[in-house]
Amino acid sequence: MSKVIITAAICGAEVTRQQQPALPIAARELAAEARRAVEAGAAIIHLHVRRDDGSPTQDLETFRHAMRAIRDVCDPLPIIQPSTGGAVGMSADERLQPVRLNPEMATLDCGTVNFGEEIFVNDLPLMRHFAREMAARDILPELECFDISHILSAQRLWEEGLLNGHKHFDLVLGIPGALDASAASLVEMVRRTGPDATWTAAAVGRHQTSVTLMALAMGGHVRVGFEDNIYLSKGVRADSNARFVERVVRIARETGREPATPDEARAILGIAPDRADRLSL
Ligand code: KMH
Ligand code: ZN
Repeated sequence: MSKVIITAAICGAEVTRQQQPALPIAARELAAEARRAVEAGAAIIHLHVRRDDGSPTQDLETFRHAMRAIRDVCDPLPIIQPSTGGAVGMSADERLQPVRLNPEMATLDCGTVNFGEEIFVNDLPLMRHFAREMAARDILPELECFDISHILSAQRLWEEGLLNGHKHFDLVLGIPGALDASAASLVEMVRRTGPDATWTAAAVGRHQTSVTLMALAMGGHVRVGFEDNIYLSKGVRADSNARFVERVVRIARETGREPATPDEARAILGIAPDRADRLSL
């Protein structure tokens, strides 16, 4: 069976310290959480950053500090994947800042969507702009899709020549107002990604574990972490993102799949082995 790439989304933009006391905020806290997640089997760290007061920011220097701190403590070095989604309401320029650090990967959100009570805006001009900025720096976009129509928009960018290299999707299920976390939704999303793509599945809250099971059985990759879910079971908060990674590893092994190391993940995703040497930290 194929290796499974585990992404740890260790912080996110929405979860608060009140909701999750173990939420990492400072660079050294993000680095410690990244290290625990990598030691548990994560190959990719999906990264958001916060101001000291916990509010979300896409500030370049805050990302630089966090990515440096992660690089300094993690061995092996995971793929550090900054968000360009940021938080609802941020401008495109604000969101795009971390690509200037030349990460190996970054997220590219593929469509506007209801996001709880709010609207997360990703129109086609914004998507094209982000895709061009990433292509110019040889950054692999993770195509974040919260709905089936987002996959079609990503394919459209492909046809327009704005995406090159490997096609990798993150299929996010269960956002209130967006696509539900059902098996039927995941199967249809995966069908739409096409045979030449790889995909990761993520799901919000209590759906995280059932979607992990489905993704593993379907040969996909898995994302877990505080960005999407803070509870290990009903009412029981995880004391670290690593607990979720450990659970994926346990289930994966039961299905005959081993976690991919960061270098194995790079090979699966078509990222050059020495690409991390070009991080601008
Ligand atoms: N915080 C969400 C509004 C991404 O990282 O690219 C968007 C998000 C997606 O988290
Ligand atoms: Zn994110």
